Amino acid sequence: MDKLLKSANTSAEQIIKWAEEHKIETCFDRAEKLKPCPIGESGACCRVCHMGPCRLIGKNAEEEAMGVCGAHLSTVVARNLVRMIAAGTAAHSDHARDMAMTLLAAATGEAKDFKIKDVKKLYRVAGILEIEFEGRPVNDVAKDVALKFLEDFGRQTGELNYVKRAPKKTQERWKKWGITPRGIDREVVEAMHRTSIGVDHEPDHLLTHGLRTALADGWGGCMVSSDITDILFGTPKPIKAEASFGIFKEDEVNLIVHGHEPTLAEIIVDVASSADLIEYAKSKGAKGINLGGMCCTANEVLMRHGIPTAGGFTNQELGIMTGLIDAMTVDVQCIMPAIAELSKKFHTKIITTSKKAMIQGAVHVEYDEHHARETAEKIVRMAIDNYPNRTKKGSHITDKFPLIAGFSHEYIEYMQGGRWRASFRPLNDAIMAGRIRGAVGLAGCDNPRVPSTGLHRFLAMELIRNDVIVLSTGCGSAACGTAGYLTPEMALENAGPGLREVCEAIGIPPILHLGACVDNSRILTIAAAMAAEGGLSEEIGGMPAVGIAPEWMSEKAIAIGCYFAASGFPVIFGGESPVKASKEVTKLMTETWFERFKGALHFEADPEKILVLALEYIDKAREALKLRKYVPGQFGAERVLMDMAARREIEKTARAHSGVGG
Ligand code: XCC
Ligand code: SF4
Repeated sequence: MDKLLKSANTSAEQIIKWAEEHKIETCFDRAEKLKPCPIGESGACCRVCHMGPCRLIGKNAEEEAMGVCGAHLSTVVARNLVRMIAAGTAAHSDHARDMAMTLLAAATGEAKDFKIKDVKKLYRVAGILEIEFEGRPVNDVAKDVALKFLEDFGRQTGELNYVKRAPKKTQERWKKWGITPRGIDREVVEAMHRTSIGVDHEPDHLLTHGLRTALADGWGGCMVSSDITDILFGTPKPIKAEASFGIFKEDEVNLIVHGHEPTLAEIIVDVASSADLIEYAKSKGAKGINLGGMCCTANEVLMRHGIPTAGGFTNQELGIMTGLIDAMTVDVQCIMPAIAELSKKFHTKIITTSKKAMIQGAVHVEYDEHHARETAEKIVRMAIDNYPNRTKKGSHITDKFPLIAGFSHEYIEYMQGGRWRASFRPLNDAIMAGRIRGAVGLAGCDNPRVPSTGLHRFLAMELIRNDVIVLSTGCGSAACGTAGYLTPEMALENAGPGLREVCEAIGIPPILHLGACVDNSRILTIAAAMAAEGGLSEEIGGMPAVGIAPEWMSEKAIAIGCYFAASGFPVIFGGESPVKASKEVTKLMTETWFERFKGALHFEADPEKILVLALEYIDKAREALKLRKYVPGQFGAERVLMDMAARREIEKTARAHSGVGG
């Protein structure tokens, strides 16, 4: 990896160069100018009260430093981390709450633009929630499901609905250590309370509540959001799309949906293909309407409709600098406010759409679920009206890569045996035999402080070479997609021979795009299903599986890292450690968490070391499970798994299916 580059994506790099030439500033320049404060970066700055901010520094800070109130460094560091978890959990979960409200409004008929698209998924979820569904009207079931999910937010005691989806043994660990989440809002509020001045000061005690909060995110907010999105818009199945800046079209209206929420974007997808709006676009001189995405809203509509993505977080300013975006809608999360100012240098209209989020300099067109179609039409028209204002200015880039996305839990299960024998047996067997060495969830943001997307690319490639199957989400997926890594051909060319064999047999790429960041919850349920399948670990902990977020920047990533750790995954994050200032906290999050939950959260800036650590964890887990020792290059000539594919072929012809989720 070239350390001098700002982005590992060559077209991004080209646009960055163009910006430099035109003296337009980007996050890459600001990252260079604005060095992170070393005290805050390491977790040693406390600003929870106004006797401070207290900066706990010095040679023996860990033993001696104290805030005005007498708080020790380990307290301050732990508190800061717990606050990050709380914020991240709040973000995902507030998004989930809105999804639940939309489901409710759809079920009662108040939000007439939304319907239950995936009844099968609705029934599956109702089954898990123990809601009667047979013989009842779909909307009645949907209403009960929505109400049941809404209980998760305000519940005071007991436990979240989805705790029971975790393997028994995993649940037992949570009980033993007191981290079974009760209500989502309650855990977040309690985290804020405990970390305010003068409350909880014991680092382990603080972090333990941090884990409970994080679990409310993973098995609550994120999982609820993924499931409702599937119910409303369909459970993803493999779909072709494209990625990178070349998705913008010179002769069509380019409308980009950026942010995280799928609801408005779904309606925009629909509206943008309507004949009268296409006619309207033509009346303005465009050949049509080209819809694209960015960040996680992109992932949502890419997974379900094959809408192309312009990439992840660090591509948002660069996209505008192509000069080709006529309008960009933004809802919540990971939207750089810089784009509003930047857009003024071009013709691009930035449209904020959420009740919760405004940016100075942007146009606000507020979305509410009761008038979704109206709002969507207004936005598409704004984009069309802006098309004639396009100038020649901008760094026009044309390269793009094909990709396959859409790997839901349900589809991964289905592809391993078809509708009647769907299971995780083949994957478990392949891991047990050592064809697949292990699995890595490669997730999280891309970051201008490193050659952006470069760490994702490096790790994705090295992992599959080492026969490790990669499950990617969020901007990790965008990083892989804009590199051309999300195609089945990738397996042929780059995966280790064992992994390649399995991919060919089952018919999947070696890097599976599972969706948006909230869809990290799919990794949890997949791991739970693999535990239930047998032959590996009986719980999530102890699986030859690791989570990696090499370029993380968001608090949401910390929440995800912690719910992975509490669920039993060793997790490795890149960049400087936000708990570096305290050895005690670092030890708690690695050694102590590993003893208790078989999970951990490490911070390691060096990507090569991340790789080594991940493989070590995987090999150690294999050893502890007494699985066949992984030997590189051992497989490849055999075709033992081929009968799986053959079996599926036979089934396919025997019974024409409509795919999963239909
Ligand atoms: Fe945001 Fe989900 Fe990070 Fe990307 S990966 S920068 S959080 S968009 Ni979640
Ligand atoms: Fe300083 Fe204590 Fe206030 Fe934190 S809570 S800012 S350490 S006085």
